[in-house]
Amino acid sequence: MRLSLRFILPLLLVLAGIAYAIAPLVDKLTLGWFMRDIEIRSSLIASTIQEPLQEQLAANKNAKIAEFFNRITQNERIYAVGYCPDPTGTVLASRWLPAEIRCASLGRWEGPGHHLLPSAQGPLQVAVLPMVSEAMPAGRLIVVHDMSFISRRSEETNRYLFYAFMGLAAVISLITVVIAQLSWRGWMAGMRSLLRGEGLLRRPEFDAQPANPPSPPGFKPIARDLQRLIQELEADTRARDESQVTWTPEALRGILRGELSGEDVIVVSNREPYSHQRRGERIEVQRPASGLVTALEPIMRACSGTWIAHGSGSADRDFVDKNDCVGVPPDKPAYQLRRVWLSAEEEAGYYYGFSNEGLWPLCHIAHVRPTFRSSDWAQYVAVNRKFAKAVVSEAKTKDPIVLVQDYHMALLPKMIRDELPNATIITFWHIPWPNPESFAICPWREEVLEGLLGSSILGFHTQFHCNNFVDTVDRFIEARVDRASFNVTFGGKSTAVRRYPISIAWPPEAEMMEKSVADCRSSIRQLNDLPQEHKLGVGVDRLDYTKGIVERFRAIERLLELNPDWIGRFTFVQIAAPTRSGIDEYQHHEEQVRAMAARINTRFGRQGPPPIVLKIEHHEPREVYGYFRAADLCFVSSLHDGMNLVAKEFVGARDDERGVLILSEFTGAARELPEALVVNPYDADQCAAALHLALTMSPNEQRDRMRLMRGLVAEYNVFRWAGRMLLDAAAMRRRSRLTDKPGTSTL
Ligand code: ADQ
Repeated sequence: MRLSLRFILPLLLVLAGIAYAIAPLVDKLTLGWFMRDIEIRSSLIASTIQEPLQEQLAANKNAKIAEFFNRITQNERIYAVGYCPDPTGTVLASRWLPAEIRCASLGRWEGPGHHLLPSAQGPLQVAVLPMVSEAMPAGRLIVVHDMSFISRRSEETNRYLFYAFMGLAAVISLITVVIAQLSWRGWMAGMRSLLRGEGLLRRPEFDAQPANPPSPPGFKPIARDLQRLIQELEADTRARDESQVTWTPEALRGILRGELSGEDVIVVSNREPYSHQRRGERIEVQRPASGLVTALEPIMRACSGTWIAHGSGSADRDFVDKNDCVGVPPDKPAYQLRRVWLSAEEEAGYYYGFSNEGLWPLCHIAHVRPTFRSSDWAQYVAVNRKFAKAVVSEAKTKDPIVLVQDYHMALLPKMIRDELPNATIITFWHIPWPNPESFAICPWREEVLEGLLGSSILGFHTQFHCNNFVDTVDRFIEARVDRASFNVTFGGKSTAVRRYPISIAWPPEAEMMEKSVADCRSSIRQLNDLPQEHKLGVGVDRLDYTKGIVERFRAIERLLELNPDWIGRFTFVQIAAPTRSGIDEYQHHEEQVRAMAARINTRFGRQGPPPIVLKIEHHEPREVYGYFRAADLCFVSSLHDGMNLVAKEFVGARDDERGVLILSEFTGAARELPEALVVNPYDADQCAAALHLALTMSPNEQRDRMRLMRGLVAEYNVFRWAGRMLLDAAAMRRRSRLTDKPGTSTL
């Protein structure tokens, strides 16, 4: 259609130009014809009236002659008629003979050429013809024609001419466009079959229609070459993206505008990016401290998409429209947040039950037994269906891009795929994927796997988790697993299993870094009643048993046992956000953490500052960054963690290139940050040695390690995480459109 318009518009303009240019020529030609016509008419009038006029003249009936002339001028084109008996006489004339025409000056109007006389009514044509008799040998008849009809006719002619050219243009365009479309379709069909390897790679003896001529073998390599060329081009673009793009929110927005402009983008997550909370009379808008929101918000802003999430805020219902939507961010809405309401039973079964007592411990090998209840599973299925319905109702097109977040939504990809077969579904699993033996204990393992295989792309933080997932699929369901390309084909649809390591925004928000490191060091020590030279360690986590807080405290205790010099000179501040406190296991874990901190403080903190300061409360990101900047070391001891953003946030916070990161080898982050002191959190002696090393590390070594880690986090930031997934989705969509098989293309 756009192609057709691009052709038709210039054609119309060219033809209109031609019509405009030739109009004066047509005018000139028709004027010539009319003048000749008028001259002939004037001669005819002269010869017709000669006899009666001469009779009247002979009888000297001047009054009758004037009346005779008036009768002649009743013809609409004859303006006036006159007669001059000789050059010195008075003109005998009808009404309206122009005053300029006098017997003495008739010579002006005689002879060859068109004699025009301007008048208020328009141009007049004056013809002077000899009308001689014996009595009046110098008599002249004057016939004046009204020429205004010529200009009227000329306007009409020009109008018809213009319409004729426009009609011609339309016919030419139509014929051309039809021919072009037919040829384009034929060419595209040929290309598609080339790319599919149909026809060209088909053997004639297997051809269902023998009438089809067998494909010339000489063309066979073209299909392969074309496919290879496309792959190389894509690989080339990808390599350039990886190496040349500095990933910022602007870069991400720019790429999205180029690659996905006008696409319908929907994000689905359990947690909402903004919640409205009632605090007495006041309403507070809360933004969760989550990397996910930071990563996905630029996408939503660039595409003006829809984010679907559980409306969990106490005042959420008061801020939605009749479709349960609210524009966010509240101060400058850029996209829609669609809130899904869950009953207390639904939340208990879907969120606390199957998600956090079942899948969470199942995927984290943290030695907490998963609990599977069929009632929780039923709620999990029902709530996933509720979210799927919301996606279908929010989709503006048949092929939206849907970003499904996390283990709360394992069944959603298939449910969406069933309703919107052409959707591009990118699912990101934020937690680890266990090995097949561990996963096998889930009573609904096939359903969970089939649900996830509704995705077009399924992302994990590490290649290790991708491998575990593919192994699990291979073990438990009838799917084709291509280990070379990491594509799984199930039910005729393909899922690309890919690694997209999540990260933090880079550079960290200016607000977080406002206060200098020196100020943070001193104010945090003051706040916690610690001397200014006191060594400070920090841990920041949700109060979750997978984060290894108990193991961390054990390592601190071991440090003080092995190096008593640190007693009274080193304090570890543990900031722990309460989480999932409705679950028994979490309550028990909190008690355990509190008891352990108290025991260690009693043992080693009697005569001075306590070795452990435990702060079980939510802190604003600014406060968390203050601690990161004030600390000498940060200890991340997760027993198993998909990535762990705290490690990257600590690195991001240290623009002074100081501070030491101690990092569990069981986090995804450890694969990207080998310059940290990487430890096994179960090995208390090793962790204690790492703590001692961190507390005694030279500033130069701290700088060298921190500089390398900061370089990596800056380059592999959260905008790259989001951008890479979406660029892969865009490539997949381009390929689907080329091969005409939406949703099935591989990467
Ligand atoms: P989480 O298990 O929540 O995330 P993490 O990646 O460390 O773990 O992110 C926690 C976030 O919450 C960080 O931004 C941190 O600053 C913040 N936070 C933690 N404790 C806090 C406190 N007390 N007060 C305020 N803020 C606090 C899951 C997976 C991870 C994966 C992320 C992202 O378990 O492995 O890295 O998703 O994919």
